[in-house]
Amino acid sequence: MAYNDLRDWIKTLEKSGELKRVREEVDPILEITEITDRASKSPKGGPALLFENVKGYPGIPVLMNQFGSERRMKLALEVDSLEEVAGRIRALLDVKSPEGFLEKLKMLPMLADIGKFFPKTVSAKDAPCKEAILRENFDVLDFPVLKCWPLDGGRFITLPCVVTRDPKTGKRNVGMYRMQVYDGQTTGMHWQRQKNAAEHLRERLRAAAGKTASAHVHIMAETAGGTTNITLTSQKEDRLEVAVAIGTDPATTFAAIVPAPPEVEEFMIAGFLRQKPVELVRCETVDLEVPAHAEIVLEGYVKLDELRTEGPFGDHTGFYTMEDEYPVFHITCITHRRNPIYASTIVGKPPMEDAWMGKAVERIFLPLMRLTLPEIVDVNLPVEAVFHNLMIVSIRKSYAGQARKVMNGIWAMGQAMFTKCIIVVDEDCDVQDLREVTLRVANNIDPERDIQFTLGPVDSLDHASRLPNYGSKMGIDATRKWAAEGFTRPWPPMIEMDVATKARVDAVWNKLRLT
Ligand SMILES: Cc1cc2nc3c(=O)[nH]c(=O)nc-3n(C[C@H](O)[C@H](O)[C@H](O)COP(=O)(O)O)c2cc1C
Ligand SMILES: [Mn+2]
Repeated sequence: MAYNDLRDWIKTLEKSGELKRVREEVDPILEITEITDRASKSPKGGPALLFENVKGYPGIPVLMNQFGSERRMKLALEVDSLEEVAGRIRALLDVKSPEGFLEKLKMLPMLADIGKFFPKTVSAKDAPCKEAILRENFDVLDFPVLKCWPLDGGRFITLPCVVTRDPKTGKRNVGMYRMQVYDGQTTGMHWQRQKNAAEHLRERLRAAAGKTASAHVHIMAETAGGTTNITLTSQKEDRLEVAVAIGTDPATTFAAIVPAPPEVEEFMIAGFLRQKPVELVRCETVDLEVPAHAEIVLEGYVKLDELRTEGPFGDHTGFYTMEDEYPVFHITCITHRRNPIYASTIVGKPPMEDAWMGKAVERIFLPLMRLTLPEIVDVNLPVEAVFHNLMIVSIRKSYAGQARKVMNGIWAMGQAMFTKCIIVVDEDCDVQDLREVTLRVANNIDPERDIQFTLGPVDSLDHASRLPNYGSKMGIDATRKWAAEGFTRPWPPMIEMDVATKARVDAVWNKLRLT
């Protein structure tokens, strides 16, 4: 049964022995990070942590590391294996046009399932997130927002589900973008320029500036979402409304991070994952809806003509991302549940909680990658390469140049555009076995011939690229080379013992007592 809310989820975590309560007083400034970091470094991820005695915040517990193990990721998505989610996606994609009445009839359960994806709007009285409504005298620092690392530019809300509406299509987007607290009513809004909410803001700017000064849109596009030298009177219509839900049921929180195509509303993804509609409620001061069971909701807007320095922030690369200019979120109203629970996460040197979320995304997205690149057998984004820096792909190679085609396909696919290095191996190489991958790559390449460079957008967190957000990527074709690719030398077989000898040795192995 789908989790109603964060509390329901916490109960399950506790029942499953996955949650530890911390009753010792801890400071939200750095201390919660140090404890969570140490707990997450255990090989299987360490427990979820509920800090019940947070210095300066009596009565507001902080939940950390809720997704921080494979077991919890599966519990969150209510599956025994992440492949199950992939299987459900495959089943959806596999639909053939039904022939005849019986086949149509067989499809009815699936259609009923699809009905569960759509969110449902409930009234405010059925929405726990409205138990307290603060239209004035609110302060976001009334919640235990963490300062994560020593050189961070301030305190950051790290697990927010940020809701915006596409000004053109009216579709909603939910993305997780960190928010640096500037003061009680103002935060940063760190949506990177390639993310959906940044495009919503650009759409608003195009609408506001487009008629007279298209140059402004250019300037805007150069920045993360605002612009420094256009003067737009910030009328209400010159804003992008934003709502932020903190502490939602796990499927909704997870949906905010998945790299879904822009056309797909994350509330539908959450509905698909939990197999029950997400309940939404209208906001008080903006024309948006938020999960009705959220612990805390911040409503407000981002001005079209405002940027502010954001960062530094100790990031999931293991390095700090340095200051940059990002839009500013002005809070117009805060609503919350009685006795709210504050949900957060930290990022830093891997492995951290986001490693487990990333691995779940890797499994779930494989069938979707195969839609465009059906030759892909498996993928591995090693945690240590912080996902976007390295993708290892195995392919069933059927024609010359196919490894390069796959690289280019990946660089063209949504957020996979950020992949700095792609390694392509043949289908008989297990990409999850990094020793095997290393052996193949080191043996199979003629570096000058098999390494390909290209230029394009890179992740905003990349500190090594020649320019912020723009740089090179590398693909390594470690597949066996074919004559059709100009390789006419014989390619040696890999060493393997014959089956009969193996069987004979199996039969006597234990007697030999060699291990
Ligand atoms: C803990 C965590 C923090 C994140 N912080 C940011 C962030 O500050 N800015 C950003 O652009 N993406 C961030 N991301 C990645 C986005 O959530 C992810 O790219 C998501 O797909 C964006 O949604 P969108 O495609 O609807 O824009 C974060 C992800 C996680 C798991
Ligand atoms: Mn999206």
